[in-house]
Amino acid sequence: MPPIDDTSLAVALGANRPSAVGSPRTTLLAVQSRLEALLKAWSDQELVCRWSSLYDTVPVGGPPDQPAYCNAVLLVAGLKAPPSEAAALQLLDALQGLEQQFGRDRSREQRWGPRSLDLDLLFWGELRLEHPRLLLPHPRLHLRTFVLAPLLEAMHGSASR
Ligand code: PH2
Ligand code: MG
Ligand code: MG
Repeated sequence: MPPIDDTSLAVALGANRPSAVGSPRTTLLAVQSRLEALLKAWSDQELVCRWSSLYDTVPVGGPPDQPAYCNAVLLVAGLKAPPSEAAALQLLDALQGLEQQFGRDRSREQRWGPRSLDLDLLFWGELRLEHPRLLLPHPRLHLRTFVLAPLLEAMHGSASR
């Protein structure tokens, strides 16, 4: 694993309602290879991907009584292209496309309500973005144990694949 440095990028995965492939856990397992392929196509290079394990987590915020989440983090290192706004927005489009393929319908959901797949870009090196579509680093990263715990695990490399 290359060092965590200003080329590193992280994506948080979350789900708390079933998708066409099954439960949130089954969905995240199915998404793993798709997300790796997406990142490879987006970056046009071979990548080193390091995955956390899957975490069952209590919902934070959103409507009361929503189902438990399954969460994970993917850490990608060794990207050759320098971080840029244009490339980050392209990646956001690709991530949202993958969310849709797993049944996500943003027009029909409440803020932080149940979703079949949520893919959030957490950071890309030291890139800071205040774009209407994308804030980087993710502004609530430091407040969310369901992101921090898997991120730390991915960084430590105790669950690589
Ligand atoms: N995502 C949210 C809001 N609350 N809670 C947990 N446990 N896991 C999530 O992924 C999550 C959440 C908004 O995206
Ligand atoms: Mg989210
Ligand atoms: Mg999201």
